Formats: sequence, C-alpha cells, structure tokens
Amino acid sequence: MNLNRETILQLAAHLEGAELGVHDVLKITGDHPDMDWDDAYAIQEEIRLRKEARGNKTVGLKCGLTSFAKMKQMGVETPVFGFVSDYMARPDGGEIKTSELIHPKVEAEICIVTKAPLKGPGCHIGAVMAAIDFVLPAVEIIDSRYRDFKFDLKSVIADNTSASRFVVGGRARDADELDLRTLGVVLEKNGEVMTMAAGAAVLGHPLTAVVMLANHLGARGQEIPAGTFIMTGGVTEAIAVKAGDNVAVRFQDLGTVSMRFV
Ligand code: 0L1
Ligand code: MG
Repeated sequence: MNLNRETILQLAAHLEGAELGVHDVLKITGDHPDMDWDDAYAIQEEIRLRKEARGNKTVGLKCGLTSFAKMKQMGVETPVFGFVSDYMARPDGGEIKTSELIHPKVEAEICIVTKAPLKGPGCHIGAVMAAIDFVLPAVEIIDSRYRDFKFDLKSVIADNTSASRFVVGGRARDADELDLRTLGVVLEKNGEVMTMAAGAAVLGHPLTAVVMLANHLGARGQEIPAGTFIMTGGVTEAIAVKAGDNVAVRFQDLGTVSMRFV
C-alpha cells in the first residue's frame, strides 16, 4: 500500500460525501497518482464501514466491468468488485428518484444467492455451481461519483464501483434449470429496445465473475458466506436514464424487471 491511513480515511469520506451529497468529484488518482490496488480496496472498505456504522446493512456483493461491452464502453480490461447496501434496494416496478443521483445509468445483471461458502484461491466454476441456492434477475443503477464518468480502474474501485441503486426481480430459478450462457436479456427504455445480449457476454459465463470474486477475496483471506446475494455484472453496456424514463429488462426464463425514473 502507498497511502497512509489518514489519507485512506479522508478519501473514503470524500467519495462517500459525493455519493450522499449528490455531487461529482474528480478522479482521486489525479491527486494520488501512487495509489495502488490495495489502497483502492481499502478506501472502498472504509466506505462500507462508514455505512455500517450508520446502521446500513451490507446486503450483497457486486462484480463490475465483467462484460466485453462494458469493458469496451469504459476502456478497461479487468473486472472490479464492490458491495451493495440495504438503502440502495428499490422494489420491482417502483420509482427511482433522480434527485438522489448524479448521472444514473442502468444495466441488466444475472444474480445468484449462495447456499454454501465459497473460498478462493482455487475456486472454480464447479464449486460455484454447487454453492448456488437460486438465480435471480436484477437491474443495477450505477452512478459514478466521478465527473462525466471520467475515471481509471483504481478510482472506480475506491468509489465502490459506482454502486448506487438496484432492483431485483422476484422470479427465482434453480441454476440447473437454466443455461446462463445462452440466457437472453433485452433492455428497453420507454418501450424501445436499447440493447440486448446473452449471459455469455459476461466473461464467457456469468459464474466466471463469481469465481473471480471468490479468488479475489480469498487472496485477502476472506470468503463469500452462505446466503450471499451476488450481482455478476452488466450483461450489456450501461444505458443513461433521466427523470421520466421507464425501463423494462426482459430476462429469458427469469421474467421482467422494471422501474420508473422520477
Ligand atoms: O457495475 C459495474 O459494472 C461497475 C461499473 C463501474 C464503472 C462505471 O461506473 O461504469
Ligand atoms: Mg453492474
């Protein structure tokens, strides 16, 4: 690590302040060019601790930048990992207030809930398949705190991978009833198809993202506990939304997830 504890704490307060105060900031590597990956995840961890100290519950883990479309959109080549909190959840079919967000975008995600712990290193797709309780569809609303979404990977990790809001659909399925690679997803905004893809767009198989998450945490001496909700990352590129927009994402075999931005 290259940053001292005081700087880590100050950057966590700076980025979380931008999230909660709904204002953008410049990417933090501008002022801290020596920041390394461990520093970035340490800042994210401090943001999580700040939320938990305030009474917010961490309710899931997220994989980001896992699809080729998103990597291309953002000009990066490596996935990132973050978390979601209880206050970020919104009901399927409900409203999302844009006044609480800076510049939201939506992306369709295939999610799982585990029934057994997963621990890397050495986690593999078979271990993930054995540990899945059920599969759920979701839409993530990302809202980078960085001005005009201009950032680098370390800045994004520190900013909890742009986590902001998420909507989970209510139709759970057993993983062995689904082929997650060929599972089709169509994202509509105001009744118009904006983008579509299949699960294989996420690293060839969405569960590869979970393997990478387990190995990432394992390298830090952590595991994914049983009962964890995990978002495997946007299948398509992210689509910008504004007040007045209606979004519906149709997941093959998993139903539709919808929301209205007000
Ligand atoms: O969920 C994600 O794919 C994380 C995206 C982080 C970068 C962005 O804000 O697009
Ligand atoms: Mg995402």
